[in-house]
Amino acid sequence: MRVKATLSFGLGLWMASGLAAAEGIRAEGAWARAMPPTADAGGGFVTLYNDTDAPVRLINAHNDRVDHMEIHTMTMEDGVMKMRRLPDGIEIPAQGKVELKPGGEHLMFIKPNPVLTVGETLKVELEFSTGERQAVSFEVKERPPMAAH
Ligand SMILES: [Cu+2]
Repeated sequence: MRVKATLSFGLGLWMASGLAAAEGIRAEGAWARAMPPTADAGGGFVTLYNDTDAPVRLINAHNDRVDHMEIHTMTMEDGVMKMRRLPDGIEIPAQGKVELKPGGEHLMFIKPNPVLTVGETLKVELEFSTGERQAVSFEVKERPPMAAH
């Protein structure tokens, strides 16, 4: 109980600090898929909006529960969907958005310890080509949240 309370307090501080913000970039609907206990990687999804007049790339992500994070896409190869790492990251067009979602581009939590469990909130720092980082809360769920209208 004590450990849990301390974690919540730490997260509250982190959210209140507002230290990490990338100018003109907004993140919405961030979530990560709950993992079976034996899995060694989990997917993270988020919609990123670029309100600036220049394209910005998402180039990396950071979380202290994982070995490291990767940026992936899914491609069809010989009729089989495969995950492929995107070494240059993902471009968010000027005044546009990019949607990281199941079956497409996504973040990968590599070897999280412990695995991602429903109900948790993970703090992830997204790193952009501008050199800025933005802290985003990823809620762990079994399946995609309902689309917002
Ligand atoms: Cu992946």
